[in-house]
Amino acid sequence: MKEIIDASGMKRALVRMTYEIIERNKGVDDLVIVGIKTRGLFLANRVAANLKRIENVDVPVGALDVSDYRDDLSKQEKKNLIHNQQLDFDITDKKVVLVDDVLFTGRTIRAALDALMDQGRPATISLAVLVDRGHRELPVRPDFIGKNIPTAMNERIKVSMTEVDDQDSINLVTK
Ligand code: 3GP
Ligand code: 5GP
Ligand code: MG
Repeated sequence: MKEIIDASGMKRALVRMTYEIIERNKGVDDLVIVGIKTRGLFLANRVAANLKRIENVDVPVGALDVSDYRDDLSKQEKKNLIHNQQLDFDITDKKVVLVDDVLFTGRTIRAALDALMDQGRPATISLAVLVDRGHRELPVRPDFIGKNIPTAMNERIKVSMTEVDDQDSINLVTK
């Protein structure tokens, strides 16, 4: 196991991403943040805390759970699961920033886009990921990236966050 980023590196990456989000959206008007469970949601909350500190605004944070989006479910079962997702605010005409920990094939993001579109018509959706590990299978491109970490197929990125782990870190693990 090889450490790629430590706690202060993760903090700096998230602060930089927050400034990029503000800059790209020309401020924080109409901004909402949606995190993909589990660690994507913790990252979304950290970005929101940075926005509060930097811009002194409370940006709504919502959670999406697409972990049940599996290949062994029928199309109808998947549809039901995704369509049961609800955010407790309306995303219509909002600038949605979707947040996840690791971007790999892009299939999770495609499912998340489906879930979002089902709940309204946002003005824009952009994608922020802490780690882009490559190997895309769909045309998905992140707008905000913590760290590009090219990986081999037999490698995994281990993202640890103090909300559920003993520390903040990003490690490269070979299976
Ligand atoms: P997360 O819910 O915090 O994102 O998928 C369950 C957990 O396993 C995820 O935590 C993710 O970080 C971790 N994980 C590590 N490697 C993989 C992988 O290749 N695919 C998926 N889906 N999850 C992985
Ligand atoms: P994708 O759908 O793009 O293939 O994978 C993205 C999702 O799977 C993310 O939510 C992420 O949590 C998980 N994932 C895929 N590969 C990895 C990895 O190497 N490390 C971690 N931590 N999560 C991964
Ligand atoms: Mg994840």
